[in-house]
Amino acid sequence: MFTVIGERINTTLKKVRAATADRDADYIKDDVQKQEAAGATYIDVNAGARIGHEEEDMIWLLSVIQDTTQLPLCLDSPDPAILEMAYGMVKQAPLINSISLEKDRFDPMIKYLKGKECRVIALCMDDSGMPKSVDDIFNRAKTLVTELENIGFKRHDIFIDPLIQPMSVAAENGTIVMNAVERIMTELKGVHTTGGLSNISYGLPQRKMVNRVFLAMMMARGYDSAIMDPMDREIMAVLKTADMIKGNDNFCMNYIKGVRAGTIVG
Ligand code: THG
Repeated sequence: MFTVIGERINTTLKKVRAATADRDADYIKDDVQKQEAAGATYIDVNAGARIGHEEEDMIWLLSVIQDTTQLPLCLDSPDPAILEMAYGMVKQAPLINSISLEKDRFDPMIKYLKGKECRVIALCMDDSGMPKSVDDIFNRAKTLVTELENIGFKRHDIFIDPLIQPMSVAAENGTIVMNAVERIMTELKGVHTTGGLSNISYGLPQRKMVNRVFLAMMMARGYDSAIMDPMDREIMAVLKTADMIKGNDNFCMNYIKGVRAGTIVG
């Protein structure tokens, strides 16, 4: 099963930022319900954009969202203290987004994750910066998996984020990340791979087209989760179709259901 992490509750988005500043619960509830109806498995919650307000915004968002949905949440912050606070507020096991190999994030996070009931997104980032090659990504992934297994995590609960970088920055960014995903999924069997899908199209026109094609190409290499916008109908149709072609859809039933429901149109 592909894990769809709905990305829309993020205060970098203008409307979400305004709704959060105005404490407009109806806007947030409506958006969450739409993401759930569209097929989200987790709702990502990122309150980082209003500088100085992250803690209060996160508290407010978590209470509004948990009044609205039973879906589990993906707690999205670079700040270990915010993640710890948010963990204390959730009603069911969350996906923690994220831990990385950067020392000031790794040390507090690994200490705090030990024994917690949760899943975790692990970023292939360290103090030298973004990964520059397939080996960089793979070696960091392997270190993260080893460290997380040492504190009791099962591979099934680890989501590796190889860090998707824009095509507008370097022509090899697509192949590097696709090759890395294939290597992670074959050599670190059992883990998941995920990440911010739309990073690939940053700086390009017609971004949705780039995101959709990229998702299908990534899925061919084993990518089995994404932080993405489930309200883009076409990308959800690509997802279901690619899953069917990969053989993950018994008798193509989900595909056929999607066609009958009008969500998959050729
Ligand atoms: N990896 C991990 N977590 C992440 C990211 C990642 N969390 C945040 C981000 N990247 C993924 N979430 C979003 C949420 C919304 C948008 C993109 C990524 C989005 N962006 C549009 C844009 O960039 O143009 C619109 C912006 C706007 O409206 O202002 O919608 O990589 N682990």
